[in-house]
Amino acid sequence: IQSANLGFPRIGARRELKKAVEAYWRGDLTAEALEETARDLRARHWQVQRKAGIDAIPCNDFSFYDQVLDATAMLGAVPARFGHSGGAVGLDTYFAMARGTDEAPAMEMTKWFDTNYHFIVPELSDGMRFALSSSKPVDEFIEAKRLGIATRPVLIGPVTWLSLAKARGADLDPLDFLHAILPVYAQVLDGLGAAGAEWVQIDEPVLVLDLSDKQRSALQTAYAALARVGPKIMLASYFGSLGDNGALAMGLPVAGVHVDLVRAPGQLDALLPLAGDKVVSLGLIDGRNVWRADLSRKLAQAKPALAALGPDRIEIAPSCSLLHVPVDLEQEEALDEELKGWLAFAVQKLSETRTLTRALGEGRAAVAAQMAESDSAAAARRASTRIHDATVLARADAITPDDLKRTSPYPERRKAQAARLNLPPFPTTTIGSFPQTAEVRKARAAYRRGEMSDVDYDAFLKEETRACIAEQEALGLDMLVHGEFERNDMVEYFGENLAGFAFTKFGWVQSYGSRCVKPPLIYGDVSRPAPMTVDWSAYAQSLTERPMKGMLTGPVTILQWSFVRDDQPREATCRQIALAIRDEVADLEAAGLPAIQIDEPAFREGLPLRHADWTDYLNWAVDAFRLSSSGVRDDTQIQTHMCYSEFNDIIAAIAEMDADVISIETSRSNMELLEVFGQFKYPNEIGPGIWDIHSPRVPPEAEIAALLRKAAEVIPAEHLWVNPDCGLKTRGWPEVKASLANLVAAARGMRQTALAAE
Ligand code: THG
Ligand code: ZN
Repeated sequence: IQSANLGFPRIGARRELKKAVEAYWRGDLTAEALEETARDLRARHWQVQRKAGIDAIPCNDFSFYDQVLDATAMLGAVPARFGHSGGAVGLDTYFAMARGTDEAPAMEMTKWFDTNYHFIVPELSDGMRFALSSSKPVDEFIEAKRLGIATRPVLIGPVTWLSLAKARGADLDPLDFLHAILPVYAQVLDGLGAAGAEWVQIDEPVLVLDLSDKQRSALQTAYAALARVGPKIMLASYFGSLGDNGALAMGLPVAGVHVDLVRAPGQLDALLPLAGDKVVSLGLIDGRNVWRADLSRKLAQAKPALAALGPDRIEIAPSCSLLHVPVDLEQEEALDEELKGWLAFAVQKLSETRTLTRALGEGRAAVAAQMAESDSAAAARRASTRIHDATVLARADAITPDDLKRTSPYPERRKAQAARLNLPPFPTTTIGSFPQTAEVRKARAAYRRGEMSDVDYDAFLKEETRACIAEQEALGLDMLVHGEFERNDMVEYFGENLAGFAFTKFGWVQSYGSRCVKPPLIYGDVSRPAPMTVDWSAYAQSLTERPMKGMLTGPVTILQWSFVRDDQPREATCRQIALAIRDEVADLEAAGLPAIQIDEPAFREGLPLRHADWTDYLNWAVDAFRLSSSGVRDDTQIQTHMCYSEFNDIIAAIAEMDADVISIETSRSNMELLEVFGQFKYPNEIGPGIWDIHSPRVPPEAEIAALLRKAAEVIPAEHLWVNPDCGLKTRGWPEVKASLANLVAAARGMRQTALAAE
């Protein structure tokens, strides 16, 4: 029996790749030095995998930015604006596509299936020509071979690549480009075969989605062509069940199929009879979460496959690439020992994969010690008293439908809030954070290292907050925020203040390009031991006569951006977080905050991959938001904010959330995203983002005013707010001041026009 891995995190245990790439962008590192760092990391990662006893070790899972962009470069699918004149796509063209240049805006970026990883969206245009434009897959294979390591190269499959692509031009269908790209894929496979690759792994995660007939036939066409070429193909599905695509996948002329048995443990029974003479790769070790595997359970899960197919036709693997988990638990020296015993990061998951393979192939006795350790870790976690909090459970059990409802319907709340807030038409506000300057970051780092005292740090933050509020008053904003200088990541901050959460020191996971996040671990029942934000918000309100917004992260987003316990349904954990946020909301109200914003930027990304599962998710997610937000009086205004907003599918659920005001990301789409709110006749107030904060550009007043007028065509003017697209923490003060001044001027212009029309 072979053990396999589908992909290893490339950032490095100490984020070496991130640091090198950013240094290269700054001009502080040469291309040669960057390549050398990359080579070192690849070598180290291959060796770690070999040492762990993995038989099928991936290559070409490395990337300087994103593996989908790598496939785009391989195909030579460079949009015309980057001025690529054919030939190999060099490093600078590659980074230009990812990040944009002064002349050419970056390609779009979006979330990779239901993960917090973002990929660069392939862009297709009429008549686009494709040609093999990168030797990366073959180069990396040879690089490993020279180190004495035979690898299994990984490619993003043609149908997934096309399904994720966007075609510029009204009636272009990306799938129509299949015949144009297949020859390039064939060339790559040919090259890999010639270099000595026996197998390649081709990732087609679209296999776990609801597929159109066209996608299904594209899969048949693609693999009929590619299976003929050279190396044997391990076709990888992950993130869900093949479901109704099972017969299709198992019927393709490939040598192996990988299935995710963590997300979809039940799918194996139906697939085994369809396997024919294929190798089936059993994705048993969780590649999406950090819990140590219960290997005895996994062994029992694998046995039917061994019985049905025999040892030569099964492989043991993680469920998906390990890209989505941190690198190495060993580094976490400060982590509580008990908790550490329950965890496994990428390196540890390789050992688990190997142990499971041997237990299955050679019998439990061959790895008795490791199996016993896994058993006792699983038993210890189940029995731990730290996981369970009877008070939290009792409270969750006692939730009634009334807890999910505001006292009065929106029209009455609107009146009460108008009387209390006394805002002008087209009120202006921001999403919450203000620039996290180098100074702010430096102070936080010094404080964390113990080089700045509590008193000094507190004084520093108070001064930042005071200055930020003075700035907002001077700009003429109507509803103010405190600026969030005391916070790091919006999820990390709350996790650090909630019971049931734990933190790592080096638990970084790539989010996009060089950017990483350090998701909190939710290991036990969640509660809020003490107020988390009240002091800062109350202090901020004390500095101004204008209404101040309390700023919170919502339960769905905290859940979505954490590593969540796997011993109870996600919705139960989400409900506990909602109760904790509800307590915070109540305390903010009691402290006199007239408005409270509960951000849910990850609400949309939590949507299940299969349509059939949407209703269930939307029901509990909406309930969690309502539970967190409904405990307030009519005259306390609840706001929410969402990013990356493709709302068409979920507009009814958004209305069900019943926030008094929602701000959304719309400026990049020129208000198109807003139309769905207009058509739906969204009943409450809306702040369409009218300044794209993802770009350093200052939008002129006229441009903002034009967007506002456009918004007013779809949304009743009395429901409109005026605000940027998102938080301002990644921007600098000069552009923030200039842009907000234009924003306020545009809002005032709208008020004048409205008055004149009366
Ligand atoms: N927090 C979390 N997940 C997220 C976002 C977030 N996912 C979606 C989106 N926002 C991703 N965006 C970013 C933006 C910036 C960074 C990470 C994800 C970032 N990270 C720092 C870096 O890599 O240099 C590390 C953080 C730090 O040093 O404080 O800048 O907001 N959870
Ligand atoms: Zn946002």
